[in-house]
Amino acid sequence: MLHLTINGKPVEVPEGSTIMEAAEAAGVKVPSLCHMKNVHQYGSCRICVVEVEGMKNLQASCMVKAREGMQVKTHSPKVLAARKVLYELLLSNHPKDCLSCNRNQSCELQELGYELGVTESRFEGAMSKAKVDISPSITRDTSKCILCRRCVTACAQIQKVGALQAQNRGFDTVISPAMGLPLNSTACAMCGQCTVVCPTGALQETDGLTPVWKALADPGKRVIVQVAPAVRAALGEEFGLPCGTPVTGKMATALHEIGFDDVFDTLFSADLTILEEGTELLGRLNAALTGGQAALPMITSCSPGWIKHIEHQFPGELDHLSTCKSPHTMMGAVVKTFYAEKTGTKPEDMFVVSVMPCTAKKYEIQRPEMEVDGIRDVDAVLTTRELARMIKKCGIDFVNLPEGEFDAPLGLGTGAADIFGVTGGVMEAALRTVYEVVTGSELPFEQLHVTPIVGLEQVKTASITIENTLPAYEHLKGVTVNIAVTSGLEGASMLMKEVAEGTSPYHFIEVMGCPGGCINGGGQPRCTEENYREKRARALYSEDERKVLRKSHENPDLMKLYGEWLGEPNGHLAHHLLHTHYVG
Ligand code: HC1
Repeated sequence: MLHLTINGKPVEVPEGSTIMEAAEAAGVKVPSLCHMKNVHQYGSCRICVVEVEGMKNLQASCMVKAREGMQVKTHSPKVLAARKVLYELLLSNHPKDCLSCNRNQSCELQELGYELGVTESRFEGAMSKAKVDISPSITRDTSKCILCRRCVTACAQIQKVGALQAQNRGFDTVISPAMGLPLNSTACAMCGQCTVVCPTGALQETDGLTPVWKALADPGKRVIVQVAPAVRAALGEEFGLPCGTPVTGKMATALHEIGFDDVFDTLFSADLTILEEGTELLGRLNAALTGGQAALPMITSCSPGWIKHIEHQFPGELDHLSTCKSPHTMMGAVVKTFYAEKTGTKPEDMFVVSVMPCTAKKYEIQRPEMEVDGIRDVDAVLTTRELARMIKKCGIDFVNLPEGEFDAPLGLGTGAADIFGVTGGVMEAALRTVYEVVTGSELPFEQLHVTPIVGLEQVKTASITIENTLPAYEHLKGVTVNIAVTSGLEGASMLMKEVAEGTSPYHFIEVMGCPGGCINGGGQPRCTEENYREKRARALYSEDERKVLRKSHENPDLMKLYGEWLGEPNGHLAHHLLHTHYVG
Protein backbone atom coordinates (compact mmCIF):
# COMPACT_ATOMS: atom_id res chain seq x y z
CA MET A 1 0.00 0.00 0.00
CA LEU A 2 1.05 3.59 -0.60
CA HIS A 3 0.63 6.45 1.85
CA LEU A 4 0.18 10.04 0.71
CA THR A 5 -1.76 13.15 1.58
CA ILE A 6 -4.52 14.77 -0.42
CA ASN A 7 -5.11 18.39 0.65
CA GLY A 8 -3.39 17.52 3.92
CA LYS A 9 -5.57 14.45 4.57
CA PRO A 10 -3.65 11.15 4.88
CA VAL A 11 -4.82 8.40 2.54
CA GLU A 12 -3.74 4.83 1.79
CA VAL A 13 -4.12 3.34 -1.71
CA PRO A 14 -2.92 0.20 -3.50
CA GLU A 15 0.32 0.32 -5.56
CA GLY A 16 -0.41 1.40 -9.12
CA SER A 17 -3.23 3.79 -8.19
CA THR A 18 -3.31 7.16 -9.94
CA ILE A 19 -3.37 10.43 -8.04
CA MET A 20 -7.00 10.82 -9.14
CA GLU A 21 -7.86 7.47 -7.55
CA ALA A 22 -6.05 8.48 -4.38
CA ALA A 23 -8.08 11.70 -4.30
CA GLU A 24 -11.27 9.70 -4.73
CA ALA A 25 -10.24 7.48 -1.83
CA ALA A 26 -9.84 10.66 0.22
CA GLY A 27 -13.34 11.76 -0.73
CA VAL A 28 -12.21 14.47 -3.16
CA LYS A 29 -13.61 14.63 -6.68
CA VAL A 30 -11.07 15.92 -9.18
CA PRO A 31 -12.93 17.19 -12.26
CA SER A 32 -12.22 15.72 -15.68
CA LEU A 33 -13.82 15.83 -19.11
CA CYS A 34 -12.05 12.79 -20.53
CA HIS A 35 -11.56 10.30 -17.72
CA MET A 36 -13.32 6.89 -17.85
CA LYS A 37 -12.94 4.13 -15.29
CA ASN A 38 -11.26 0.77 -15.99
CA VAL A 39 -9.92 1.62 -19.45
CA HIS A 40 -6.70 3.00 -20.90
CA GLN A 41 -6.69 6.79 -20.41
CA TYR A 42 -5.80 9.37 -23.05
CA GLY A 43 -5.38 12.17 -20.50
CA SER A 44 -6.40 14.61 -23.20
CA CYS A 45 -8.39 17.32 -21.40
CA ARG A 46 -5.85 18.10 -18.62
CA ILE A 47 -8.67 19.56 -16.48
CA CYS A 48 -7.68 17.15 -13.71
CA VAL A 49 -4.30 18.83 -13.09
CA VAL A 50 -3.10 18.95 -9.46
CA GLU A 51 -0.16 20.39 -7.58
CA VAL A 52 2.38 17.92 -6.19
CA GLU A 53 4.85 19.13 -3.56
CA GLY A 54 8.36 19.21 -5.02
CA MET A 55 7.27 19.02 -8.68
CA LYS A 56 7.62 22.14 -10.77
CA ASN A 57 4.75 21.54 -13.19
CA LEU A 58 1.15 20.69 -12.49
CA GLN A 59 0.40 16.99 -13.02
CA ALA A 60 -2.51 15.33 -14.82
CA SER A 61 -3.93 13.31 -11.94
CA CYS A 62 -5.62 10.71 -14.16
CA MET A 63 -2.28 9.75 -15.73
CA VAL A 64 0.32 10.15 -12.98
CA LYS A 65 0.72 7.32 -10.48
CA ALA A 66 0.58 8.02 -6.77
CA ARG A 67 3.88 7.56 -4.95
CA GLU A 68 4.81 6.98 -1.32
CA GLY A 69 4.87 10.20 0.66
CA MET A 70 3.38 12.41 -2.07
CA GLN A 71 1.71 15.63 -0.91
CA VAL A 72 -1.01 16.62 -3.33
CA LYS A 73 -3.18 19.73 -3.59
CA THR A 74 -6.22 19.27 -5.80
CA HIS A 75 -7.90 22.65 -5.47
CA SER A 76 -5.13 25.17 -4.64
CA PRO A 77 -5.30 28.69 -6.15
CA LYS A 78 -2.62 27.72 -8.69
CA VAL A 79 -4.58 24.60 -9.73
CA LEU A 80 -7.89 26.46 -9.99
CA ALA A 81 -6.32 29.23 -12.10
CA ALA A 82 -4.79 26.67 -14.48
CA ARG A 83 -8.03 24.73 -14.74
CA LYS A 84 -9.89 27.90 -15.58
CA VAL A 85 -7.50 28.76 -18.40
CA LEU A 86 -7.68 25.21 -19.76
CA TYR A 87 -11.45 25.42 -19.64
CA GLU A 88 -11.55 28.80 -21.38
CA LEU A 89 -9.31 27.47 -24.15
CA LEU A 90 -11.80 24.64 -24.73
CA LEU A 91 -14.60 27.17 -24.72
CA SER A 92 -12.83 29.32 -27.32
CA ASN A 93 -13.52 26.61 -29.90
CA HIS A 94 -17.00 25.65 -28.74
CA PRO A 95 -20.37 27.06 -29.82
CA LYS A 96 -22.19 29.12 -27.19
CA ASP A 97 -25.65 27.81 -28.06
CA CYS A 98 -26.28 26.12 -24.72
CA LEU A 99 -29.90 27.27 -24.51
CA SER A 100 -30.84 25.46 -27.70
CA CYS A 101 -28.51 22.48 -27.27
CA ASN A 102 -30.06 19.11 -26.44
CA ARG A 103 -27.47 18.62 -23.72
CA ASN A 104 -28.48 21.85 -21.94
CA GLN A 105 -28.41 21.03 -18.20
CA SER A 106 -26.94 17.58 -18.82
CA CYS A 107 -23.66 18.80 -20.33
CA GLU A 108 -20.46 18.12 -18.40
CA LEU A 109 -18.72 21.09 -20.05
CA GLN A 110 -21.49 23.42 -18.95
CA GLU A 111 -21.48 22.00 -15.42
CA LEU A 112 -17.72 22.38 -15.11
CA GLY A 113 -17.88 26.02 -16.22
CA TYR A 114 -20.33 26.66 -13.41
CA GLU A 115 -18.13 24.83 -10.89
CA LEU A 116 -15.07 26.80 -11.94
CA GLY A 117 -16.95 30.10 -11.84
CA VAL A 118 -16.27 30.93 -15.47
CA THR A 119 -18.24 34.04 -16.35
CA GLU A 120 -16.67 35.10 -19.62
CA SER A 121 -14.91 33.68 -22.64
CA ARG A 122 -11.58 35.52 -22.89
CA PHE A 123 -9.94 33.70 -25.79
CA GLU A 124 -12.23 34.22 -28.77
CA GLY A 125 -10.69 33.50 -32.16
CA ALA A 126 -10.91 31.18 -35.12
CA MET A 127 -13.21 28.18 -34.77
CA SER A 128 -12.53 24.79 -36.31
CA LYS A 129 -14.73 23.73 -39.21
CA ALA A 130 -17.95 22.07 -38.08
CA LYS A 131 -19.43 18.99 -39.68
CA VAL A 132 -22.79 17.43 -38.89
CA ASP A 133 -23.25 13.77 -39.79
CA ILE A 134 -26.75 12.37 -39.29
CA SER A 135 -26.96 8.58 -39.40
CA PRO A 136 -30.23 6.75 -38.70
CA SER A 137 -29.18 6.27 -35.05
CA ILE A 138 -26.45 8.73 -34.13
CA THR A 139 -25.92 12.41 -34.93
CA ARG A 140 -22.35 13.75 -34.80
CA ASP A 141 -21.79 17.48 -34.52
CA THR A 142 -18.04 18.07 -34.57
CA SER A 143 -18.44 21.73 -33.58
CA LYS A 144 -19.38 20.54 -30.08
CA CYS A 145 -16.56 18.03 -29.79
CA ILE A 146 -13.86 18.82 -27.22
CA LEU A 147 -11.56 16.01 -28.47
CA CYS A 148 -11.75 14.17 -25.15
CA ARG A 149 -11.68 10.79 -26.98
CA ARG A 150 -14.12 9.06 -24.64
CA CYS A 151 -16.08 7.94 -27.72
CA VAL A 152 -12.90 6.56 -29.26
CA THR A 153 -12.31 4.58 -26.05
CA ALA A 154 -15.88 3.26 -25.85
CA CYS A 155 -15.82 2.18 -29.49
CA ALA A 156 -12.29 0.75 -29.65
CA GLN A 157 -11.63 -0.52 -26.15
CA ILE A 158 -15.07 -1.50 -24.86
CA GLN A 159 -16.88 -2.61 -28.01
CA LYS A 160 -13.68 -3.39 -29.98
CA VAL A 161 -15.21 -1.89 -33.12
CA GLY A 162 -12.96 1.13 -33.69
CA ALA A 163 -15.27 3.11 -35.95
CA LEU A 164 -14.10 6.48 -34.55
CA GLN A 165 -10.55 7.82 -34.30
CA ALA A 166 -8.76 11.15 -34.14
CA GLN A 167 -8.08 12.34 -37.69
CA ASN A 168 -5.67 15.09 -38.79
CA ARG A 169 -3.44 17.14 -36.49
CA GLY A 170 -3.40 20.36 -34.49
CA PHE A 171 -6.29 22.74 -35.03
CA ASP A 172 -7.67 20.44 -37.75
CA THR A 173 -7.98 17.47 -35.42
CA VAL A 174 -11.41 15.90 -35.59
CA ILE A 175 -12.91 12.70 -34.16
CA SER A 176 -14.37 10.88 -37.09
CA PRO A 177 -14.52 7.61 -38.99
CA ALA A 178 -11.52 7.06 -41.27
CA MET A 179 -11.33 9.36 -44.32
CA GLY A 180 -14.16 11.47 -42.92
CA LEU A 181 -16.74 8.88 -43.99
CA PRO A 182 -20.25 9.21 -42.59
CA LEU A 183 -20.85 6.81 -39.69
CA ASN A 184 -23.49 4.95 -41.67
CA SER A 185 -20.87 3.93 -44.25
CA THR A 186 -18.64 2.26 -41.68
CA ALA A 187 -18.66 -0.83 -39.46
CA CYS A 188 -20.32 1.23 -36.70
CA ALA A 189 -22.93 -1.02 -35.04
CA MET A 190 -25.04 2.03 -34.04
CA CYS A 191 -24.93 0.78 -30.44
CA GLY A 192 -24.70 4.37 -29.18
CA GLN A 193 -22.23 3.68 -26.39
CA CYS A 194 -20.37 6.77 -27.70
CA THR A 195 -23.45 8.91 -27.04
CA VAL A 196 -23.52 7.78 -23.41
CA VAL A 197 -19.93 8.78 -22.65
CA CYS A 198 -19.81 12.01 -24.71
CA PRO A 199 -19.56 14.90 -22.21
CA THR A 200 -21.15 17.44 -24.58
CA GLY A 201 -23.66 17.51 -27.45
CA ALA A 202 -21.17 16.22 -30.02
CA LEU A 203 -22.64 12.72 -30.14
CA GLN A 204 -26.35 12.19 -29.57
CA GLU A 205 -29.17 9.96 -30.68
CA THR A 206 -30.70 11.07 -33.95
CA ASP A 207 -33.92 12.97 -33.29
CA GLY A 208 -37.00 10.74 -33.06
CA LEU A 209 -39.19 13.27 -31.27
CA THR A 210 -40.16 15.49 -34.20
CA PRO A 211 -42.15 12.84 -36.13
CA VAL A 212 -43.77 11.61 -32.90
CA TRP A 213 -45.02 15.06 -31.87
CA LYS A 214 -46.32 15.51 -35.44
CA ALA A 215 -48.20 12.19 -35.36
CA LEU A 216 -49.70 13.01 -31.95
CA ALA A 217 -51.00 16.30 -33.34
CA ASP A 218 -52.57 14.61 -36.36
CA PRO A 219 -56.25 13.74 -35.69
CA GLY A 220 -56.17 11.23 -38.55
CA LYS A 221 -53.51 9.10 -36.88
CA ARG A 222 -53.94 6.41 -34.26
CA VAL A 223 -50.66 6.66 -32.35
CA ILE A 224 -49.61 3.49 -30.58
CA VAL A 225 -46.66 3.35 -28.21
CA GLN A 226 -44.78 0.37 -26.77
CA VAL A 227 -41.99 0.30 -24.20
CA ALA A 228 -38.97 -2.02 -24.02
CA PRO A 229 -38.18 -3.97 -20.85
CA ALA A 230 -35.03 -2.05 -19.90
CA VAL A 231 -36.65 1.41 -20.10
CA ARG A 232 -38.58 0.80 -16.86
CA ALA A 233 -35.33 0.05 -15.03
CA ALA A 234 -33.71 3.41 -15.85
CA LEU A 235 -36.28 6.09 -16.77
CA GLY A 236 -36.68 7.13 -13.12
CA GLU A 237 -33.03 8.29 -13.04
CA GLU A 238 -33.99 11.18 -15.34
CA PHE A 239 -36.36 12.38 -12.60
CA GLY A 240 -33.98 12.02 -9.67
CA LEU A 241 -35.15 8.60 -8.49
CA PRO A 242 -32.42 6.28 -7.20
CA CYS A 243 -30.73 4.19 -9.85
CA GLY A 244 -32.46 0.80 -10.11
CA THR A 245 -35.96 2.02 -9.20
CA PRO A 246 -38.49 0.25 -11.46
CA VAL A 247 -41.04 2.77 -12.75
CA THR A 248 -43.33 0.53 -14.83
CA GLY A 249 -46.66 1.87 -13.54
CA LYS A 250 -45.68 5.56 -13.58
CA MET A 251 -44.35 5.15 -17.09
CA ALA A 252 -47.66 3.68 -18.31
CA THR A 253 -49.52 6.61 -16.70
CA ALA A 254 -47.16 9.16 -18.26
CA LEU A 255 -47.62 7.68 -21.75
CA HIS A 256 -51.40 7.93 -21.41
CA GLU A 257 -51.08 11.52 -20.18
CA ILE A 258 -48.87 12.46 -23.13
CA GLY A 259 -51.77 11.42 -25.35
CA PHE A 260 -50.86 8.13 -27.00
CA ASP A 261 -54.01 6.32 -28.14
CA ASP A 262 -52.80 2.88 -27.12
CA VAL A 263 -50.08 2.10 -24.60
CA PHE A 264 -48.75 -1.40 -25.22
CA ASP A 265 -45.85 -3.26 -23.68
CA THR A 266 -42.94 -4.77 -25.62
CA LEU A 267 -43.05 -7.41 -22.88
CA PHE A 268 -46.02 -8.93 -24.70
CA SER A 269 -44.02 -9.37 -27.88
CA ALA A 270 -40.95 -10.54 -25.93
CA ASP A 271 -43.17 -13.42 -24.76
CA LEU A 272 -44.21 -13.88 -28.38
CA THR A 273 -40.54 -14.01 -29.37
CA ILE A 274 -39.89 -16.79 -26.88
CA LEU A 275 -42.67 -18.92 -28.36
CA GLU A 276 -41.31 -18.33 -31.86
CA GLU A 277 -37.61 -18.62 -31.03
CA GLY A 278 -38.05 -21.62 -28.70
CA THR A 279 -40.00 -23.46 -31.41
CA GLU A 280 -37.31 -22.58 -33.94
CA LEU A 281 -34.56 -23.89 -31.64
CA LEU A 282 -36.38 -27.19 -31.11
CA GLY A 283 -36.85 -27.46 -34.87
CA ARG A 284 -33.14 -26.92 -35.52
CA LEU A 285 -32.10 -29.39 -32.79
CA ASN A 286 -34.56 -31.92 -34.17
CA ALA A 287 -33.18 -31.51 -37.69
CA ALA A 288 -29.58 -31.82 -36.52
CA LEU A 289 -30.32 -34.94 -34.48
CA THR A 290 -32.20 -36.69 -37.26
CA GLY A 291 -29.56 -36.16 -39.92
CA GLY A 292 -31.09 -33.04 -41.47
CA GLN A 293 -29.55 -29.66 -42.21
CA ALA A 294 -29.65 -27.03 -39.46
CA ALA A 295 -27.31 -24.18 -38.63
CA LEU A 296 -26.19 -24.64 -35.03
CA PRO A 297 -25.53 -22.86 -32.81
CA MET A 298 -28.66 -20.83 -33.26
CA ILE A 299 -27.99 -17.25 -32.16
CA THR A 300 -30.51 -14.71 -30.89
CA SER A 301 -31.44 -11.89 -33.24
CA CYS A 302 -33.20 -9.27 -31.12
CA SER A 303 -30.30 -6.83 -30.74
CA PRO A 304 -29.92 -4.73 -33.90
CA GLY A 305 -26.41 -3.52 -33.03
CA TRP A 306 -25.38 -7.15 -32.87
CA ILE A 307 -27.09 -7.87 -36.22
CA LYS A 308 -25.17 -5.02 -37.86
CA HIS A 309 -21.94 -6.24 -36.27
CA ILE A 310 -22.29 -9.83 -37.52
CA GLU A 311 -23.15 -8.54 -40.97
CA HIS A 312 -19.92 -6.52 -41.07
CA GLN A 313 -17.58 -8.91 -39.28
CA PHE A 314 -18.92 -12.43 -39.94
CA PRO A 315 -21.05 -12.18 -43.09
CA GLY A 316 -20.65 -15.87 -43.82
CA GLU A 317 -22.38 -16.89 -40.58
CA LEU A 318 -25.78 -15.21 -40.95
CA ASP A 319 -27.67 -18.50 -41.19
CA HIS A 320 -26.88 -19.00 -37.48
CA LEU A 321 -29.14 -16.09 -36.59
CA SER A 322 -32.63 -16.93 -35.45
CA THR A 323 -35.11 -15.87 -38.10
CA CYS A 324 -37.18 -14.08 -35.45
CA LYS A 325 -37.52 -10.34 -35.85
CA SER A 326 -36.87 -8.40 -32.64
CA PRO A 327 -39.79 -8.17 -30.17
CA HIS A 328 -40.63 -4.53 -30.85
CA THR A 329 -40.82 -5.05 -34.63
CA MET A 330 -42.96 -8.15 -34.01
CA MET A 331 -45.25 -5.89 -31.97
CA GLY A 332 -45.39 -3.41 -34.85
CA ALA A 333 -46.35 -6.17 -37.28
CA VAL A 334 -49.07 -7.49 -34.95
CA VAL A 335 -50.46 -3.98 -34.33
CA LYS A 336 -50.71 -3.18 -38.03
CA THR A 337 -52.45 -6.44 -38.90
CA PHE A 338 -54.31 -8.03 -35.97
CA TYR A 339 -55.01 -4.83 -34.02
CA ALA A 340 -55.77 -2.83 -37.16
CA GLU A 341 -58.39 -5.42 -38.10
CA LYS A 342 -59.77 -5.56 -34.55
CA THR A 343 -60.20 -1.80 -34.29
CA GLY A 344 -61.18 -1.21 -37.90
CA THR A 345 -58.21 1.09 -38.45
CA LYS A 346 -56.30 1.19 -41.71
CA PRO A 347 -52.66 0.22 -41.05
CA GLU A 348 -51.53 3.32 -42.94
CA ASP A 349 -53.46 5.46 -40.43
CA MET A 350 -51.52 3.90 -37.56
CA PHE A 351 -48.25 5.30 -36.23
CA VAL A 352 -46.27 2.90 -34.04
CA VAL A 353 -43.69 4.35 -31.66
CA SER A 354 -41.17 2.16 -29.80
CA VAL A 355 -39.52 3.56 -26.68
CA MET A 356 -36.22 1.73 -26.46
CA PRO A 357 -33.01 1.86 -24.40
CA CYS A 358 -31.19 1.47 -27.69
CA THR A 359 -30.02 3.77 -30.47
CA ALA A 360 -29.56 0.90 -32.96
CA LYS A 361 -33.34 0.34 -32.93
CA LYS A 362 -33.66 3.64 -34.84
CA TYR A 363 -31.58 2.12 -37.60
CA GLU A 364 -33.33 -1.25 -37.35
CA ILE A 365 -36.80 0.08 -38.16
CA GLN A 366 -35.49 1.50 -41.45
CA ARG A 367 -34.13 -1.88 -42.60
CA PRO A 368 -35.95 -3.34 -45.62
CA GLU A 369 -36.67 -6.54 -43.66
CA MET A 370 -38.84 -4.69 -41.12
CA GLU A 371 -42.07 -4.42 -43.06
CA VAL A 372 -45.01 -6.61 -44.00
CA ASP A 373 -46.65 -6.23 -47.41
CA GLY A 374 -45.14 -2.77 -47.87
CA ILE A 375 -46.22 -1.45 -44.44
CA ARG A 376 -43.41 -0.52 -42.05
CA ASP A 377 -43.59 -2.43 -38.75
CA VAL A 378 -42.55 0.55 -36.59
CA ASP A 379 -42.64 4.24 -37.54
CA ALA A 380 -40.42 5.88 -34.92
CA VAL A 381 -38.05 4.92 -32.12
CA LEU A 382 -37.44 7.11 -29.08
CA THR A 383 -34.66 6.46 -26.60
CA THR A 384 -35.29 6.41 -22.85
CA ARG A 385 -33.65 9.86 -22.74
CA GLU A 386 -36.03 11.18 -25.40
CA LEU A 387 -39.07 9.84 -23.54
CA ALA A 388 -37.87 11.69 -20.44
CA ARG A 389 -37.71 14.90 -22.50
CA MET A 390 -41.29 14.33 -23.70
CA ILE A 391 -42.53 13.84 -20.15
CA LYS A 392 -40.76 17.01 -19.01
CA LYS A 393 -42.08 18.99 -21.98
CA CYS A 394 -45.64 17.96 -21.06
CA GLY A 395 -45.13 19.26 -17.52
CA ILE A 396 -45.88 15.85 -16.02
CA ASP A 397 -44.88 15.43 -12.37
CA PHE A 398 -43.43 11.99 -13.02
CA VAL A 399 -42.30 11.15 -9.49
CA ASN A 400 -45.78 11.68 -8.06
CA LEU A 401 -47.73 9.92 -10.80
CA PRO A 402 -50.06 7.10 -9.80
CA GLU A 403 -49.25 3.58 -10.96
CA GLY A 404 -51.03 2.97 -14.27
CA GLU A 405 -51.53 -0.05 -16.50
CA PHE A 406 -50.76 -0.95 -20.09
CA ASP A 407 -53.69 -1.43 -22.44
CA ALA A 408 -55.24 -4.71 -23.59
CA PRO A 409 -54.90 -6.76 -25.70
CA LEU A 410 -51.14 -6.23 -26.24
CA GLY A 411 -50.09 -4.90 -22.85
CA LEU A 412 -49.58 -7.98 -20.71
CA GLY A 413 -46.13 -9.49 -20.23
CA THR A 414 -44.75 -12.23 -18.01
CA GLY A 415 -41.68 -12.05 -15.79
CA ALA A 416 -39.74 -13.94 -18.44
CA ALA A 417 -40.17 -10.93 -20.71
CA ASP A 418 -39.01 -8.43 -18.07
CA ILE A 419 -35.59 -10.04 -17.92
CA PHE A 420 -35.08 -9.73 -21.70
CA GLY A 421 -33.49 -6.39 -20.85
CA VAL A 422 -30.51 -7.86 -19.00
CA THR A 423 -27.78 -10.12 -20.36
CA GLY A 424 -28.80 -13.77 -19.93
CA GLY A 425 -32.47 -12.90 -19.72
CA VAL A 426 -33.52 -13.99 -23.19
CA MET A 427 -31.77 -17.33 -22.69
CA GLU A 428 -33.35 -17.80 -19.28
CA ALA A 429 -36.79 -16.92 -20.62
CA ALA A 430 -36.35 -19.36 -23.52
CA LEU A 431 -35.22 -22.17 -21.21
CA ARG A 432 -38.22 -21.69 -18.93
CA THR A 433 -40.54 -22.34 -21.88
CA VAL A 434 -38.50 -24.93 -23.78
CA TYR A 435 -38.12 -27.04 -20.62
CA GLU A 436 -41.86 -27.26 -20.08
CA VAL A 437 -42.64 -27.83 -23.76
CA VAL A 438 -40.11 -30.68 -24.01
CA THR A 439 -40.68 -32.39 -20.67
CA GLY A 440 -44.36 -31.69 -20.16
CA SER A 441 -43.63 -31.00 -16.50
CA GLU A 442 -43.58 -27.79 -14.55
CA LEU A 443 -40.20 -26.14 -13.98
CA PRO A 444 -39.71 -26.00 -10.20
CA PHE A 445 -39.95 -22.46 -8.79
CA GLU A 446 -36.43 -22.60 -7.36
CA GLN A 447 -35.02 -23.43 -10.81
CA LEU A 448 -36.54 -20.45 -12.61
CA HIS A 449 -33.24 -18.55 -12.51
CA VAL A 450 -30.50 -20.34 -14.42
CA THR A 451 -27.71 -19.33 -12.05
CA PRO A 452 -24.69 -19.80 -14.35
CA ILE A 453 -26.07 -17.29 -16.85
CA VAL A 454 -27.16 -14.65 -14.33
CA GLY A 455 -24.63 -11.84 -13.87
CA LEU A 456 -22.73 -9.26 -15.86
CA GLU A 457 -19.66 -11.29 -16.89
CA GLN A 458 -18.70 -10.95 -20.53
CA VAL A 459 -19.25 -14.62 -21.47
CA LYS A 460 -21.31 -17.10 -19.45
CA THR A 461 -21.87 -20.75 -20.33
CA ALA A 462 -23.86 -23.74 -19.11
CA SER A 463 -24.69 -27.30 -20.17
CA ILE A 464 -28.10 -28.82 -19.62
CA THR A 465 -28.81 -32.53 -20.04
CA ILE A 466 -32.38 -33.36 -21.01
CA GLU A 467 -33.43 -36.28 -18.82
CA ASN A 468 -37.16 -36.70 -19.43
CA THR A 469 -39.20 -35.80 -22.46
CA LEU A 470 -42.70 -36.10 -23.82
CA PRO A 471 -42.97 -38.75 -26.55
CA ALA A 472 -42.89 -36.08 -29.27
CA TYR A 473 -39.38 -35.08 -28.14
CA GLU A 474 -38.05 -38.59 -27.48
CA HIS A 475 -35.01 -37.96 -29.71
CA LEU A 476 -33.85 -35.25 -27.27
CA LYS A 477 -33.65 -37.64 -24.30
CA GLY A 478 -30.12 -37.75 -22.88
CA VAL A 479 -28.93 -34.90 -25.11
CA THR A 480 -26.71 -32.29 -23.45
CA VAL A 481 -27.48 -28.81 -24.75
CA ASN A 482 -24.60 -26.34 -24.45
CA ILE A 483 -25.49 -22.67 -24.16
CA ALA A 484 -23.51 -19.43 -24.08
CA VAL A 485 -24.50 -15.87 -23.27
CA THR A 486 -22.54 -12.74 -24.06
CA SER A 487 -23.10 -9.00 -24.07
CA GLY A 488 -21.01 -6.35 -25.76
CA LEU A 489 -19.51 -6.75 -29.19
CA GLU A 490 -16.09 -7.90 -27.99
CA GLY A 491 -17.60 -11.02 -26.37
CA ALA A 492 -19.76 -11.57 -29.45
CA SER A 493 -16.70 -11.53 -31.71
CA MET A 494 -14.93 -13.99 -29.43
CA LEU A 495 -17.78 -16.51 -29.66
CA MET A 496 -18.22 -15.90 -33.38
CA LYS A 497 -14.60 -16.77 -34.15
CA GLU A 498 -15.31 -20.28 -32.85
CA VAL A 499 -18.51 -20.44 -34.90
CA ALA A 500 -16.67 -19.33 -38.04
CA GLU A 501 -13.90 -21.89 -37.43
CA GLY A 502 -16.46 -24.65 -36.89
CA THR A 503 -15.27 -25.31 -33.32
CA SER A 504 -18.15 -23.77 -31.35
CA PRO A 505 -19.38 -26.29 -28.77
CA TYR A 506 -22.68 -24.47 -28.33
CA HIS A 507 -26.20 -25.18 -29.55
CA PHE A 508 -27.76 -21.86 -28.57
CA ILE A 509 -26.08 -18.48 -28.00
CA GLU A 510 -27.61 -15.25 -26.71
CA VAL A 511 -25.90 -12.07 -27.87
CA MET A 512 -26.75 -8.55 -26.77
CA GLY A 513 -24.86 -5.69 -28.39
CA CYS A 514 -24.23 -3.57 -25.29
CA PRO A 515 -22.20 -4.66 -22.23
CA GLY A 516 -24.72 -5.88 -19.65
CA GLY A 517 -27.55 -5.99 -22.20
CA CYS A 518 -30.25 -3.39 -22.87
CA ILE A 519 -30.11 -2.05 -19.30
CA ASN A 520 -26.87 -0.42 -20.47
CA GLY A 521 -28.10 0.48 -23.95
CA GLY A 522 -26.87 3.52 -25.82
CA GLY A 523 -30.19 5.32 -25.33
CA GLN A 524 -30.32 4.98 -21.56
CA PRO A 525 -29.80 7.85 -19.09
CA ARG A 526 -26.16 8.74 -18.51
CA CYS A 527 -25.38 7.39 -15.05
CA THR A 528 -22.05 7.60 -13.27
CA GLU A 529 -23.19 5.84 -10.11
CA GLU A 530 -21.08 2.91 -8.93
CA ASN A 531 -22.60 -0.45 -9.98
CA TYR A 532 -25.41 1.18 -11.94
CA ARG A 533 -25.68 -1.80 -14.29
CA GLU A 534 -26.13 -4.21 -11.37
CA LYS A 535 -28.82 -1.93 -9.91
CA ARG A 536 -30.75 -1.75 -13.19
CA ALA A 537 -30.44 -5.54 -13.62
CA ARG A 538 -31.81 -6.07 -10.13
CA ALA A 539 -34.76 -3.82 -10.99
CA LEU A 540 -35.70 -6.16 -13.86
CA TYR A 541 -35.20 -9.31 -11.80
CA SER A 542 -37.42 -7.80 -9.10
CA GLU A 543 -40.11 -7.09 -11.72
CA ASP A 544 -39.91 -10.76 -12.75
CA GLU A 545 -39.96 -12.05 -9.18
CA ARG A 546 -43.01 -10.02 -8.15
CA LYS A 547 -45.16 -11.53 -10.90
CA VAL A 548 -47.42 -14.56 -10.76
CA LEU A 549 -46.90 -15.27 -14.47
CA ARG A 550 -43.18 -15.88 -15.08
CA LYS A 551 -43.09 -18.02 -18.22
CA SER A 552 -43.89 -16.73 -21.69
CA HIS A 553 -46.25 -19.60 -22.58
CA GLU A 554 -48.34 -18.72 -19.49
CA ASN A 555 -49.29 -15.33 -20.98
CA PRO A 556 -53.06 -15.74 -21.43
CA ASP A 557 -53.43 -12.86 -23.90
CA LEU A 558 -50.63 -14.27 -26.03
CA MET A 559 -52.18 -17.73 -26.05
CA LYS A 560 -55.46 -16.10 -27.09
CA LEU A 561 -53.69 -14.37 -29.97
CA TYR A 562 -52.29 -17.71 -31.17
CA GLY A 563 -55.61 -19.50 -30.66
CA GLU A 564 -57.86 -16.92 -32.30
CA TRP A 565 -55.69 -15.49 -35.02
CA LEU A 566 -52.00 -16.31 -35.36
CA GLY A 567 -52.18 -20.10 -35.41
CA GLU A 568 -49.17 -22.23 -34.44
CA PRO A 569 -45.77 -20.82 -33.42
CA ASN A 570 -43.58 -20.87 -36.56
CA GLY A 571 -46.77 -21.40 -38.58
CA HIS A 572 -47.50 -19.76 -41.92
CA LEU A 573 -48.88 -16.45 -40.62
CA ALA A 574 -46.24 -16.24 -37.88
CA HIS A 575 -43.53 -16.64 -40.50
CA HIS A 576 -45.06 -14.02 -42.73
CA LEU A 577 -45.33 -11.41 -39.97
CA LEU A 578 -42.69 -12.21 -37.38
CA HIS A 579 -39.70 -13.77 -39.11
CA THR A 580 -37.13 -12.63 -41.60
CA HIS A 581 -33.81 -13.67 -43.11
CA TYR A 582 -30.73 -11.50 -42.84
CA VAL A 583 -28.69 -11.73 -45.97
CA GLY A 584 -26.22 -8.92 -45.27
FE1 HC1 B 1 -34.03 -4.86 -25.60
FE2 HC1 B 1 -35.60 -6.43 -26.81
S1 HC1 B 1 -34.74 -6.78 -24.71
S2 HC1 B 1 -33.55 -5.85 -27.60
O1 HC1 B 1 -32.45 -5.56 -25.09
O2 HC1 B 1 -35.37 -8.23 -27.37
O3 HC1 B 1 -33.55 -2.25 -26.93
O4 HC1 B 1 -35.03 -3.68 -23.10
O5 HC1 B 1 -36.73 -3.92 -26.33
O6 HC1 B 1 -37.09 -5.52 -29.36
O7 HC1 B 1 -38.30 -7.07 -25.51
C1 HC1 B 1 -33.64 -3.20 -26.31
C2 HC1 B 1 -34.57 -3.99 -24.01
C3 HC1 B 1 -35.85 -4.66 -26.24
C4 HC1 B 1 -36.54 -5.92 -28.42
C5 HC1 B 1 -37.34 -6.84 -26.09
